[in-house]
Order: sequence, then C-alpha cells, then structure tokens
Amino acid sequence: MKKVLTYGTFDLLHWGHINLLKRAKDLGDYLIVAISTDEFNEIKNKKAYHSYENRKMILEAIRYVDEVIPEEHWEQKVDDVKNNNVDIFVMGDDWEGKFDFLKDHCEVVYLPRTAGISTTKIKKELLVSNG
Ligand code: C2G
Repeated sequence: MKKVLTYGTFDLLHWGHINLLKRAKDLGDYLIVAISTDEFNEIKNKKAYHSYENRKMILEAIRYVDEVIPEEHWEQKVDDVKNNNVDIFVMGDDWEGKFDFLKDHCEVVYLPRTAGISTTKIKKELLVSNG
C-alpha cells in the first residue's frame, strides 16, 4: 500500500484544496493530511477562520482523505514520514524545494497550485462585497 502525506491549514476549504488532495491521493492508495493546529497557525502567522477541530472534521469528510493528524511544528515532518511509513510527500509548488530534505526518507512531489483561488482571495472579496 502506497502512503501519501501532505500538510496544510485548509481553512475555508475550496476547490484549489480539493484539486491538491485529489492529485495527492491519485499518487498512492492512502492519503494522510497533517492539518495545522491553531497554535501552529500562529507560528505560520496565519489566522484560520475555522478552528482546528472543525477544519479536521471537514477534511475527514473528503473522499480523498484517509487520515488526519495534527501539524504542531515545522520539525515534525521527518518523524511523521518515518512513523507513518510514508512513501510520497506532496505539497503545492508554492513550497517548491522547501522540503527537499525529506528526499532522504521518501519521494517528494510538488504539484502545481490551482490558479485563481485562495483562502486570502475569498476573504478579501467577501470584505469588499460586504463593505
Ligand atoms: N493549494 C493549491 N492551490 C491553491 C491553494 C492551495 O494547490 N489555490 C495547496 C497548497 O499549495 C498546499 C495545500 O493546498 O499544498 C494547503 O494550502 P494551505 O492550507 O494554504 O497550506 P499552507 O498554509 O501553505 O501550509 O508545513 C506546511 C504548511 O503547513 C503548509
């Protein structure tokens, strides 16, 4: 069984996220998503609209996602890959090259981001349209 692992905040879930999760799952048989905790989002300078628990529940409802684990700090990826017997690490290519150190432990794949959508864009456009 080929296991795939990816990380993210996945706030205000949108079709760009789904495109990523679908392509990640298509690379193997089992997809684990490490979702950023609210505390880790502070370290990433991100303020998610939905809480960790609710973002986790939403991700677990997606057909492409087999397991959701917490992402609590930058340094956990090697352990996550080892402890979960991960074969392929996947991220959107806005992270191109940033996780190449994982190549010692698994395959590393950066997938093209989906253009035209982002959580930031959604927030901005809602702000403008609702004045
Ligand atoms: N993504 C995408 N296309 C978009 C938006 C997002 O392919 N239009 C991808 C991102 O590249 C990422 C995943 O969807 O692989 C989740 O996006 P975010 O929730 O913004 O993740 P991020 O905050 O970049 O967290 O340790 C890694 C970090 O936790 C990544």
